[in-house]
Amino acid sequence: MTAEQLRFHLKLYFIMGSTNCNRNPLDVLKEAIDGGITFFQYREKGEGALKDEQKLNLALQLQKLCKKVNIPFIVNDDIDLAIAINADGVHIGQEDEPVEMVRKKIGNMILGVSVHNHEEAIMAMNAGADYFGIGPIFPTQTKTDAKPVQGVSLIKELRDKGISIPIVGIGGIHAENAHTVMEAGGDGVSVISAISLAPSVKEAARSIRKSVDTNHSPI
Ligand code: TZP
Ligand code: MG
Repeated sequence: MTAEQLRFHLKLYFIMGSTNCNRNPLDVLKEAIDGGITFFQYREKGEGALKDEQKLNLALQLQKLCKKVNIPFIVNDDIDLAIAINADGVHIGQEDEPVEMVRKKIGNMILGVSVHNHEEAIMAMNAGADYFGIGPIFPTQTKTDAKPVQGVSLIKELRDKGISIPIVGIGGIHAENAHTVMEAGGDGVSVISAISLAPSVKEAARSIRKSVDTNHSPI
């Protein structure tokens, strides 16, 4: 996938694991797909997270749903799982294995990296990141160990410095505030709870998608 194709796919990046849902994750993902998500990350984390075979089984079932509709399937943190099931990519943070090592392990798979400042961004880019996740943009209840809220300042800074790598904002994003990420130069938004816990998953996804489609990145 080229950077431009990736940029398009990152518009509405839904992230979810079993702990982010209060009903069957497969139903949640199906409805999110119907609502117009463009990218998916399996992030099995937190209290009560599935392990081993159960984690693998859910990953395979979610991956199957994504495959049917050509939505890239990304695995959070678990590089071995991503390789074992031939996922489309992995997403790692600064606490995970170094970007360069992960790049070596996964070959051409998509590699997303969470970055929180200019220095981390440059290092990740040089080590082979394909896109950045930047946040938390707004306060979030979903990640208990999230870094301080930073708004869209880093997205703006990187764009002002001429860095054109695909970027998604993450943290507390919903239909009413998604436009701020796009206006700052983001290519899309990553969303967990505003979709996974919405009374109507499909409608929530649809309204966020509408917002990102009508608020294009200036680059
Ligand atoms: N990284 C920074 S904030 C966050 C992650 C994984 C959680 C985002 O979840 P939500 O529910 O969309 O605020
Ligand atoms: Mg991580």
